[in-house]
Amino acid sequence: MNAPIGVIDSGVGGLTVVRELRKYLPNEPIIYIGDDARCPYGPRTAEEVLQFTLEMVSSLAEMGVKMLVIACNTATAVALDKVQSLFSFPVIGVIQPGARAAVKASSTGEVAVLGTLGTVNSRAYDQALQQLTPEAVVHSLACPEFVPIVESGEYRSAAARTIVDRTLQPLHASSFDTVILGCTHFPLLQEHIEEHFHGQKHIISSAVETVIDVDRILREQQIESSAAQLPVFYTTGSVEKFRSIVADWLSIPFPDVRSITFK
Ligand code: I24
Ligand code: DGL
Repeated sequence: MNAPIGVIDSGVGGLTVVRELRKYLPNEPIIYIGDDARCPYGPRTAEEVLQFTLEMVSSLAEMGVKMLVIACNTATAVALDKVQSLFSFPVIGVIQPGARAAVKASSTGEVAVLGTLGTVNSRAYDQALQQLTPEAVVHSLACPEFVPIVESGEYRSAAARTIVDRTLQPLHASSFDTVILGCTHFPLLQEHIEEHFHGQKHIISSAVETVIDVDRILREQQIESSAAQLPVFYTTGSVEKFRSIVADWLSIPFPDVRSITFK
């Protein structure tokens, strides 16, 4: 079935999932919507995040996607259940795959989750982890400075390193062995995070895990595509800025980036 997979995010962060999709499922056509004009979702209310997410999903439903990936942790945390109940195509988020990988990696059953304010406040990771392992101990930490430092482009700097060290300090009293990067942007800070923990924690990023689920669903439903195509991107923000990040991150020289508006 050559209909596209829909991927949504609050902005460009979900391109981390698109990169893995293209690597592992190169024949799958992708339509992506990034809500750059209203990014970041992390500090927003659950009501706003739900409304914005439904706007993106409705557009993709009209475009005829065969399944949907909510590539944004904050949107997954707040809206996944609602979206699954409203649409008839398969819908997955990024939280369950990351939680599953963490449970597999952890020997102590104690896991730290790093995310935005919205993700941490929703307790969605706590629920996902406890569903997999009822006795799991979860330490969640909101890292509100991480998205801005990545989006400033200065995520390799000493300043970023300082922010990471300062933010992660409160975790030191607890004895977890696995850390979930529960936000699209945090893999870009992975080296700082790893070094902060002296390389002694398992670090889980959900993009690869999510693609494993996409692959399984496509097979189960027998809706795999056979013809390779370039992805199409929609942004609510600047097409030019979006295009340059896509070109860089996905190594597509002239990506097809279009504008979309809601209301
Ligand atoms: N990374 C992200 N968001 C940005 C950025 C970045 N600017 C530089 N880099 N900007 O997210 C967000 C603001 N908008 C404005 C309107 O258009 C789009 C963006 C992380 C992206 C993860 C895939 C740094 C940077 C880059 C290229 C690739 C990766 C990256 F320039 F982190
Ligand atoms: N995409 C968001 C997430 O994964 C991070 C950026 C935002 O706050 O919108 O939680």
